[in-house]
Amino acid sequence: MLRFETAGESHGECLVATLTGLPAGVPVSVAQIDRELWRRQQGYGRGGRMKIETDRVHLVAGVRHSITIGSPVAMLLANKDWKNWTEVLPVEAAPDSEEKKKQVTRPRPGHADLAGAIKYNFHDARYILERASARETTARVAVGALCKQFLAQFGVGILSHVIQVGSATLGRPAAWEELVALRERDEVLLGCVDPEAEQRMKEVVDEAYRTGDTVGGVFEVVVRGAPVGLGSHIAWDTRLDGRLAQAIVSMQAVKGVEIGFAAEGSAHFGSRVQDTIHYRREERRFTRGANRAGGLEGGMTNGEDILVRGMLKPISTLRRPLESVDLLTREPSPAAYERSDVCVVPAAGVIGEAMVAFVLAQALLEKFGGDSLAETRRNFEGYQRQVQEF
Ligand code: EPS
Repeated sequence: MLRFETAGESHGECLVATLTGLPAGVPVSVAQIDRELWRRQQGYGRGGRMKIETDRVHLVAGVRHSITIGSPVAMLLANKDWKNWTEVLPVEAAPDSEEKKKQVTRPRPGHADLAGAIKYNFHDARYILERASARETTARVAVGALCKQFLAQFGVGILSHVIQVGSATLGRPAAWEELVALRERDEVLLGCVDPEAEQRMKEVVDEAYRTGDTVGGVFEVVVRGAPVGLGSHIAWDTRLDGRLAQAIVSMQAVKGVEIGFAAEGSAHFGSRVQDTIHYRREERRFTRGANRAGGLEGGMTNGEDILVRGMLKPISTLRRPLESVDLLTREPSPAAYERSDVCVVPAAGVIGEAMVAFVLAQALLEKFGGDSLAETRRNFEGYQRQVQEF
């Protein structure tokens, strides 16, 4: 079973990620991992922290001579900001620690601060926010970049784009080629394929900047080339749509997920929603009249593009803070503020790609197994022949 874990606090020394279960022989490009890390750092609306960090992966195990060797892959991702926090967050107790200076006793509405402080029994939300922080997604993106490289061996590609920022929407479908072009851009504004819509999105972010507010939005992940039959209808926890939904909603600030055109479909009669089935004799393959199901039926991939959207609430750290209560005095007090992002929807798209890549790599390995890439490929190709002959 492919699995990953991450560790690390936002202002600790580094983030750590391990990915266990990738077969041996998968080619690994460190440059490609770093490119994904770079993409996650971009976007209009990012705060001061991204000016400090330059995320690069430090691969310490599981890869030799640029291929996986079957053992767990371990990656370190340094926090450059750590040098400013060594006195505040030392690993060992230090009598002259400056810990008190950075205490967070005024929990931010919407953040993990209050529930976490109560649950873990700290009257300082610092230890909660350090781990709840979306800094952790750096590690997820590194893991996802490895999964993407594995999936590419089977012709599976994963891209994303932003379809909404606040009230500004793209309002039209995006072609795969537009998403490819977006990924290649060296300057990222809001990750939208349409310059006019992106400009409207920028204006929403500017308004949030002006008013000391924050803004959320919606990203869409698109998967092309997934084989028919990943996931299964046979049990609640083998259904791939459920597993993708869990992966997306586990992301910081994501409050909702949509597969295909779920919201629109729920408002129409079935005759307008289901994707009709057709057959092309000369190509010996089934086709669909549309892809409103988003590539998943019965919890299985159906060979169409997989479409997964994540809905982000606005970031919970506001420059013009909301009402809160001080954990020590219990007096009303505005929520804590140091610095923060104003909009992170483009970054969330990149993280969404990583989460989808992990879930698909896991499902592909469940179906085809293999301790080496050659073995996985043999099994994959045998199944593809079976599908063609069906
Ligand atoms: C975050 C707060 C900010 C963000 C951070 C998530 O960090 P800081 O408190 O250091 O300014 O920049 O996101 C990242 C560091 C990142 O790499 O995405 C939070 O409270 O969740």
